[in-house]
Amino acid sequence: MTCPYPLDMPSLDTPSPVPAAENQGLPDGLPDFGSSSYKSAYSRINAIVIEGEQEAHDNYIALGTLLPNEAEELGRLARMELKHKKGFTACGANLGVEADMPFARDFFAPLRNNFQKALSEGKVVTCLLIQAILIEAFAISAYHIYIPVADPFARKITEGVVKDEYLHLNYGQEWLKANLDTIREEFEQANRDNLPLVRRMLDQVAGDAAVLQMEKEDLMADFLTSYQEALTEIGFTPREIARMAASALVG
Ligand code: PL3
Ligand code: FE2
Ligand code: FE2
Repeated sequence: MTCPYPLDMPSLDTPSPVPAAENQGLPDGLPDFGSSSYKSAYSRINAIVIEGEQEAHDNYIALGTLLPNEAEELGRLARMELKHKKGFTACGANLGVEADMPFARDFFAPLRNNFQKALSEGKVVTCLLIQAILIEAFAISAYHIYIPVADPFARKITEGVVKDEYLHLNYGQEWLKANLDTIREEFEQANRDNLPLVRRMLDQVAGDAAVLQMEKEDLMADFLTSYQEALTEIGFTPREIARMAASALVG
């Protein structure tokens, strides 16, 4: 990926702030993976990813109880999530970072609570929207933006993971597509309830992501791309999709 900013732009009268020595990054433009600011941000982001993968596992297993005919396939997806968790745990260990798991559990609490409530009410459509569409699209965007600025070890792991996440998004898409005639109302309400939570999660992670050289606008653009592609594939019209995306602004 090429740097989107002109590197030799003449400086205007205000000198640009000089970053602390440890933030200057490496000569190849990558962040300094050993700096304390990088490791501090990574302790939270790494924990979010580890917790996200664990909860994804638990959510697919839980979905199998609502869709017994699909339990085997959902079990396969769940196993992939545990493999992802292992991979990202190794990424943290490789950098000598201890993941801040309590932070990550709080980070996911609102979405987790909504998933658990829907599960207890037998609302398959809501559960699928939360896990297989919103969380997977969030993961895909984060991993896409992370890959070019990751350390070589984590880059390799993340490249493998992102391929699986497409399978998961696709699973949700196909089920929802096959049931489009009956899901509209629940889907739209669930989207209204949960898309604003994803937006807030993006806001919360933006500061730490920036330390990893991941820009918020890029994360948001990539998320909206995956999200809109998924809704198109399910069979929603452009107008329905625009209305649903607008929930991110309203909530
Ligand atoms: C679904 O399979 C997993 C869900 C994980 C959620 C990921 C959220 C990512 C937040 C921003 C992380 C940047 C990526 C860094 C990777 C170590
Ligand atoms: Fe995953
Ligand atoms: Fe996944």
